[in-house]
Amino acid sequence: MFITIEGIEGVGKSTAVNFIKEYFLKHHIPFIVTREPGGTDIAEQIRKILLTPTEEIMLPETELLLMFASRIQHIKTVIMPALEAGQSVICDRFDDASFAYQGGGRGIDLAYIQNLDDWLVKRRPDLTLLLDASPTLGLMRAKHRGPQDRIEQEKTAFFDRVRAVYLERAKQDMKRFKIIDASRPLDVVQQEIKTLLDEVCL
Ligand code: Z5A
Repeated sequence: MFITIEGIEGVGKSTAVNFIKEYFLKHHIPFIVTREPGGTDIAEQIRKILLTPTEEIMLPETELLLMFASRIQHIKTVIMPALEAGQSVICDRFDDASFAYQGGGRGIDLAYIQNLDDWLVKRRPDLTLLLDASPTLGLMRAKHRGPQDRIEQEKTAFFDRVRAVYLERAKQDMKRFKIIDASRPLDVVQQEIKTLLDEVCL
């Protein structure tokens, strides 16, 4: 199983990843947990470049290409070897985030992103949990965590556009995506994730 967790910031992705991890441990399912951008030494270095606030403005195209540079490193050296070794992969964000953030958020033509994706991403996730909540709620939950990174500093309208692309992509592939209303209390969200995992893993 290749499972990805998506959504705007603060909706509860890391919390969901930890919950899935506990579920897999309980059911003795071999797995790795990883994230994007990041997941390898080189990709984590690219992550730092991507998220560190700088005086020079990073161009949307630079941001997109760095996302895919880190992604291909991650796919070829971490994700594919794990899947080929029979491990499940739980990944905090994957290519849907590039469509949502660089496409929706930054306004890059989705066709360019699709071209990169067709070139570099050969293995689709089996399941994508889209944790959906309003940017206002997500930003409120996330703000307890200290200084915001470069992308988190964007305004609510940016995250509205990100959310809209996520929901549109989910609508176009309801088989892979499961939209989870993340505005509900944590125990309710986790119960829904558990039910979904029971369906696909047991
Ligand atoms: N990015 C991109 O632009 N393009 C790409 O292709 C990729 C990424 C792959 C790094 O992401 C940035 O990279 C991200 C998108 C961009 N920038 N932004 N924004 P990241 O995943 O590392 O960071 P993040 O999006 O900022 O995630 P996050 O802030 O860590 O949030 P989260 O993981 O979704 O939330 P959380 O830490 O699990 O939960 C936040 C708090 O809410 C925490 O205290 C929880 O206990 C609480 N929580 C969680 N669920 C609930 C519920 N249901 N009720 C109440 N409280 C809850």
